[in-house]
Amino acid sequence: MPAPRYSPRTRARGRVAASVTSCTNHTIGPKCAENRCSSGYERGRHCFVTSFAASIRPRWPSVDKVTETLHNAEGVTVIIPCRDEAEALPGVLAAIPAGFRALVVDNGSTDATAEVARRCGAAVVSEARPGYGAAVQAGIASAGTDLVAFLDGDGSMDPRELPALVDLVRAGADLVVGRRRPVRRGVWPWHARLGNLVIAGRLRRRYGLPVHDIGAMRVARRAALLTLGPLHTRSGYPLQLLIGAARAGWRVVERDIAYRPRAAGVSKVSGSWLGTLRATRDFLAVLR
Ligand SMILES: Nc1nc2c(ncn2[C@@H]2O[C@H](COP(=O)(O)OP(=O)(O)OP(=O)(O)O)[C@@H](O)[C@H]2O)c(=O)[nH]1
Ligand SMILES: [Mg+2]
Repeated sequence: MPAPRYSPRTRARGRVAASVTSCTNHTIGPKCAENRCSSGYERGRHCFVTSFAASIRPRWPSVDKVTETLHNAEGVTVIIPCRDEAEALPGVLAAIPAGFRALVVDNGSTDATAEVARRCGAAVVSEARPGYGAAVQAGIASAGTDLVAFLDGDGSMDPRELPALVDLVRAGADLVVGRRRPVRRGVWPWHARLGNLVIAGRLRRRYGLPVHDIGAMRVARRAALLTLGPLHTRSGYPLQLLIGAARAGWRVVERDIAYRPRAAGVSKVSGSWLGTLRATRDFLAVLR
């Protein structure tokens, strides 16, 4: 059988993978109940990967950024913005797939969110600025992996669906967004669903994005997200991200995910009228 032919880019990737596999200078952090690494990945990749950085990702903005983000190129950081999710978090963190690193971003929790997250093996970042978008962007700034995923901390989404979304990014998508499919009636308040439908329709018509949900579970490359600059610090973040992605010409892909009722705790956004009004204000500000 003839030997397979690979492009220079594929060969470079293969050499990176080989180097990582043979690296023995690694540190694995404390493990949680599911026997997964919680505090880091192998060390010793940085120098090798650096030398290939520019050639592997020529569309990235600068070699410095590439160097900074590729030292844990194999793993995926799951960024979980949380405000008062101490009750729901253990279930979410227990379902994080092997090879994924949970990073809980806490801002303004008055319960034991940070403590519970640490106890379950997640890394924790505190963000002083309030808001969902501020938390997400603090997570992106702190992540040490090339790929980053996002997930709510209320148990409404299943982290075991993340690998399928990651595969789509690895296959060439720039941003993969989970389209929430409620597991039963009543999971998604009608006003939130309607608002989401209207906004998604606008994103399709005005920006040509193939989406039906602004999404809360998503996967992208960290370096690419950084090129979009600072985005909305509150509920406008997911919408502004999609608009930024469209303007930048990203390949955006949508994939169905199950949407369940929050496992425990109190809704901060669509489950409360105040949260809904604030979210509507933020969406309108972004769409203006
Ligand atoms: N760090 C941080 N996280 C937030 C903030 N507001 C909301 N979140 C998190 O964002 C996610 C979505 O908020 P939810 O309260 O679940 O809002 P929702 O999904 O519209 O409403 P329900 O699922 O019906 O309760 C959850 O993980 C929240 O903890 C915030 O100000 N800071
Ligand atoms: Mg929720």
